[in-house]
Amino acid sequence: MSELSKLYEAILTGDSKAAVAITKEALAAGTDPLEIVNTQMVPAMDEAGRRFECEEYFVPELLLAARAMKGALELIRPLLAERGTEPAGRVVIGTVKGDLHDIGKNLVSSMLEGGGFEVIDLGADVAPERFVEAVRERNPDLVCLSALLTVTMPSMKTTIDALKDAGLRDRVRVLVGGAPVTEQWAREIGADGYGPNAAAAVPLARKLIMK
Ligand code: B1M
Repeated sequence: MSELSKLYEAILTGDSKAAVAITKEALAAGTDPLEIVNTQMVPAMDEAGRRFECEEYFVPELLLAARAMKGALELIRPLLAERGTEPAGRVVIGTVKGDLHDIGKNLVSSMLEGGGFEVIDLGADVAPERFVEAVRERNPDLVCLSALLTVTMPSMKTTIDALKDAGLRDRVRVLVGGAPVTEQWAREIGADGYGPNAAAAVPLARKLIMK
C-alpha cells in the first residue's frame, strides 16, 4: 500500500491522528493538495457512505470518518485558498436548513477562496432568513447553497423563494450543488447554476457573475 493510500484507510476507519500525520507528510513531500482530496479523501467518504447504506457502518462510524476527513482537510484548506490572487467577487455560502453535512460545502468554500472570491461562510443548517439577512447586509454577487440529503433539497427552493419575497433575488446569482442535486433540479427551483463538484464551482461562479 502506498503512503498516500493509507490516508484512504485512515479516514475510512476514523483514525484522525493517522489521517493528519499522513496528510502532513504528503504535503511536505510536495503532493498536490487537490490530488490528495480527489484520490484519497473523497473516495474514502464515498466508501463510508456505501458502508452506511448497506448497514456495515452506522452514524458513529460516519462521524468518526467525517472527523478524520475534517482534520486532514484543515491542513489542505489554506493551501487551496492561497491559489487565488485577483478578487473575483463576493460569495455567501451555506448548507441549507435541516442539513448538517458541511465537508463538501467547506471544500467548495476553500476552492472559491482559492479562486479569488471573498467568501462569507454561514455554516451548516442555515435557515432561509439567515441567507436573506446576509444578502441584505453583505451585498454578495453570488449565493451558494449546498445540500446532501434528498429531504433538505426543498430547503434550497425555500431559500430562493425567501430571497424573492425579500425583493433580493435580482441582486444575486444563485448556485446550487451537493451529491443529490442535479442540473434539472437547479432549473426547477429557479437557481442560476448547478455545480457538480468543488472544482467546477469556481469557473461556474465566475461565469455567473460575469453574466
Ligand atoms: Co450523512 N448521509 N447523514 N452524515 N453522510 C449521506 C449524505 C448519505 C448519502 C449516506 C448514505 O446513505 N449513503 C445519506 C443521504 C441519503 C439521501 O438523502 N439520499 C446520509 C444520511 C441518511 C444521513 C443521516 C440522515 C443519518 C442518520 O442520522 N440516520 C444524518 C442526517 C443529519 C442531518 O444533516 N440532519 C447524517 C449525518 C451525517 C454525519 C453528521 C454523521 C456526517 C456529516 C459530518 C459533516 O459533514 N460535518 C455524515 C457523512 C460524513 C455522510 C457521507 C458518508 C459523506 C458526506 C461527505 O462529506 N462527502 C455521505 C455519503 C456520501 O456522500 N458518499 C452521507 C465528501 C464530500 C467532499 O462530498 O459533500 O458530496 P460532498 O461534496 C462534493 C459535491 O457534492 C459538491 O462538491 C463537493 C466536493 O467535490 N458540492 C457542491 C457540495 N456542495 C456543493 C455546492 C456547490 C457546488 C458543489 O455549489 C453551491
